[in-house]
Amino acid sequence: MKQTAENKRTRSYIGLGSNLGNRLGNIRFALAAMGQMPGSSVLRMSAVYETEPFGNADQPKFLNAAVELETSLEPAVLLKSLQRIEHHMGRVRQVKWEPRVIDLDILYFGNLVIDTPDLKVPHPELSLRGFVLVPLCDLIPDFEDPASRQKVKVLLKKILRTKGDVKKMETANF
Ligand code: A4P
Ligand code: MG
Repeated sequence: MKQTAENKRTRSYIGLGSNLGNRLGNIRFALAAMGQMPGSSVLRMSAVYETEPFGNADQPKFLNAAVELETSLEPAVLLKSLQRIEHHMGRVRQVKWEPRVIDLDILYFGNLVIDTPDLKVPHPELSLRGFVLVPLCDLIPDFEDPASRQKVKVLLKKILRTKGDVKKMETANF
C-alpha cells in the first residue's frame, strides 16, 4: 500500500525495549530519534515498565514502553529507519534474544496486516507478551487488533498471569 501519493499519515505503534547500559537513557534517546525521522511525529508514549526477561531468562531485566507515532513513511521504510536508530545506538545483532541497548519493533501500522519475510505486522508475538500489551494498553486499550480482531485490553486480560512480570517504573511525561 503506497503511503506517499497524498502524504497520508498513519498511526503506528512502536514497542521499545532495553536491557543494556543506561536503559532509561536509551529509551529517551530512541524516542527523540523517532521524532526526527522524516514525515514522523511522536504523539504519545506509555509509562515505562521494568519487565522480567521473556525467552532467555538468563539476562538483565528490561525496560519496555510503547509510543504512538504518526508517520507518512511506508512500513518497510519505517522499519529501515528504526533499524538505523538501533544501529546508531550501537546495537549489534548476534544471538536472538541477547541483551540489547535498544529494540524497536513495529507493533501496529494502522489497520494493516503485513506478512513479508522482513516485516510482520501486527508483531507476531504481541498477544503473548505482557511487556508489549501493558504499555500498549496505556495508549490504545480499545483498539481492535487487525489480526485477532480482539481489543488490546482483551488480549491483555487473556495473559493476566504474566502481568506480574511487568512493573510500572515511571509515569513522567517524555
Ligand atoms: N521483523 C519482522 N517483523 C518486524 C516488526 N514488526 N518489527 C524482522 C520489527 N522487526 C520485524 O529482529 C529480527 C528481524 O525481525 C528484523 O531483521 C526484522 O526484519 P531483530 O530486532 O533484529 O532481532 P531480535 O529482536 O533479537 O529478534 P526478535 O525476533 O525481534 O526478538 P523479539 O521477539 O523482539 O524478542 N523480554 C522482555 N521482558 N522485554 C523485551 O523487550 N525482547 C525480546 C526480543 C526477548 N525478551 C524480552 C524482550
Ligand atoms: Mg526486534
